[in-house]
Amino acid sequence: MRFDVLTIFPEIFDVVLGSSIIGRAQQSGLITVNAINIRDFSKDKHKKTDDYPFGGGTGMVMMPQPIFDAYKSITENLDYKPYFIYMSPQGTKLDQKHVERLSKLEHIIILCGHYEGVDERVIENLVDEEISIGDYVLTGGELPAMVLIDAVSRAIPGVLSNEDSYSDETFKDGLLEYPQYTRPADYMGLKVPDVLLSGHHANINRWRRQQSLKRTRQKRPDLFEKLELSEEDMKLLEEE
Ligand code: 4GX
Repeated sequence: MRFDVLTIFPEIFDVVLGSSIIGRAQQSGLITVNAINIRDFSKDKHKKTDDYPFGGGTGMVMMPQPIFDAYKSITENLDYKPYFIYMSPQGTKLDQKHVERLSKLEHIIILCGHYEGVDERVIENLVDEEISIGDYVLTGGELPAMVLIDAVSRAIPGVLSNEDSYSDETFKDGLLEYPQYTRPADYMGLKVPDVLLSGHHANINRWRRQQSLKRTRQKRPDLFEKLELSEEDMKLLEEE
């Protein structure tokens, strides 16, 4: 998977995406993240990338020309059209299903907007999809782009090691993850549930399923409502 990010702050991608799992995935060649400075494509003598809005009003708007030219620099030698995403609070809210769909693509371009957003002609002519990471307003699209890249990358086979494995975790089957414990079994009198120390794998799996169901009902009633529960699940929920 190749990500090209169009941004006026390319350097902030280096540290975040160069570290840990995403850094390793880049080193192994499973993903490539390339941050492209929109400013490099400005034809203005001060390298400006934004201008006042037609019709008046507060704030600035990102100009179309540097963005169109940056896009052209990526696509001019390609025989396919990469998928173009604009990070915006006006987009569809990102969820894990959406992340999995995006993880099957080969090449994604992500545009990070600032100020009051980008000239509408960019959205109408280049953008395939607007995506939001949540209903709040940030100062720019860079953090949302990093959130998207992180979530999509870890859904690509091979990016997570067996230890970090992608299965059996929060949002698989629409359930929250069961509680996790590590050593010591007794921390200053705070004990790990006996069943986890029993070595009885059928009981452990049963307990974990029960915890996932109960905690989803408790913490995320919105997710719980959407579940299709089996007879067995219903029984687990009725216990104690
Ligand atoms: N999920 N931002 C986009 C510029 C902007 C302003 C108005 C369109 C209309 C965000 C989010 C987000 C900040 C990125 C404003 N674009 N992006 N930027 N929440 O808050 O994705």
